[in-house]
Amino acid sequence: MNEVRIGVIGTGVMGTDHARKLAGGIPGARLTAVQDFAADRASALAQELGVLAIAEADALIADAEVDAVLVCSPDGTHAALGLKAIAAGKPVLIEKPVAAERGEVEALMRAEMAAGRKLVQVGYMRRFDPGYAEMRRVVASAEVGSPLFMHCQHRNESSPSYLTSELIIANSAGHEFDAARFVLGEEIVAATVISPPEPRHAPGRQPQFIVLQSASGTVVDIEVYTDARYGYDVQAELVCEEGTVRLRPGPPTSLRHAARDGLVVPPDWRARFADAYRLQFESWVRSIVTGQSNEGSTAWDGYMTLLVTEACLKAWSTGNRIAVEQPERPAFYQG
Ligand code: ISE
Repeated sequence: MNEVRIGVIGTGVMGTDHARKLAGGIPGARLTAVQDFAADRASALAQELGVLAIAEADALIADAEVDAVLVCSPDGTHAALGLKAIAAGKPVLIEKPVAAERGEVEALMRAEMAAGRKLVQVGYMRRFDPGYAEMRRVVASAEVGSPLFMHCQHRNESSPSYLTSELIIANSAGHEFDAARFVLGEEIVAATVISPPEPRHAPGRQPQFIVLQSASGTVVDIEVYTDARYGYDVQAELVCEEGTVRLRPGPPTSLRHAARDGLVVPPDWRARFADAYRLQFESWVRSIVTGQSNEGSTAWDGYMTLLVTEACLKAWSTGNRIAVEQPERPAFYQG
C-alpha cells in the first residue's frame, strides 16, 4: 500500500482540525470521507475539503474508499468504534481517552490480539512532540543520571461547562499520565491527589494536583488548572541526578507590544501541539504503509493510562495514596 485513504468519524473541534491536516499534505495520506452525527456539520466539512460525507459511522468504516479510520467522536463512543474498525481489519487511530471503562479496553485488546496485528493507536500526540521525545531519549541514555522528579504543568485558558473535577483527572491529565510513562519508560505504581478550592470564575470545578510514583521511584507531580484565563500553557521539567531537561516554553520569538515584553501564549492545544499532531499523523501513516510499529500509544498504553486514571479518581475521593493495578503485559504488547 503506497497511499492510505483515511475516513474521519466525528467532525467536532478535533475531528475538523485533524481532517484539515490530513487533507493538507501528510505524506502518503489521502482524506476520503468524513462522518458526524450532525450530518450538516459533516457535509459542510466534506464540501470544504472535497471529500465524501457519509451518514453513518458503520458505513464509513465499511467503505471501500477507506483504508484506515480516525475516531474523533465523543469519548463514550471511542472503544465501540475501535472494535468495529478491528472487525473490518482496518487500522484505527482513536482520540484519547481510548475508553471510559477498563472492560471496553480489555475487549479492544482481545479483539486486536485475535486479529494478530496491531491495529489500534491512541491519540496521545505528545509522544510526537520533539520536547517529550528528547526527554525520553535523555532518560534512556542515562546521560545525566536517573530521573528523580518530573514536574508537569497543564493549564487551559478556559474549559467547557461539562468539564468536571473528575474529568480534569479522566480527560485532561491523561496526557501527562501517558507522557510520564513514555518519558520514564516504566509504569506508574501509585497516585495521590489533592485539590485547592474552586476558582470563583469556574464553580464546580476544582483544579487538581496529582502526585504519581513510577516503578523505580521517580516522583511525578502534575498541576492541572483548566481555567487559567491567560492561555494554554503546558510545561514539563525532568530532574535527573546530574542535570535537568525541560520543555522550552512558548514560541521561538518573544513579542514586545503595548508596553509589554514577553512570550506569546497559544490559545489552545491545537496551536501548541500543531507539530506533534502533524508528526503523529505522519508516523501513523508510515507505520500503516510499512507495517512497522511506531512510538505511538498502543491499546495497552491506553489501558495502563486508564488504570492510572482509576487510581487517581479513587485517591481524590478518599484522600489516600492508591496503588495502581499492575496486570501482566501480554506478550503481544511487549517490545
Ligand atoms: C482536551 O480534551 C485535550 O485533549 C487538551 O489537550 C487538554 O489540554 C484539555 O484539558 C482537554 O479537555
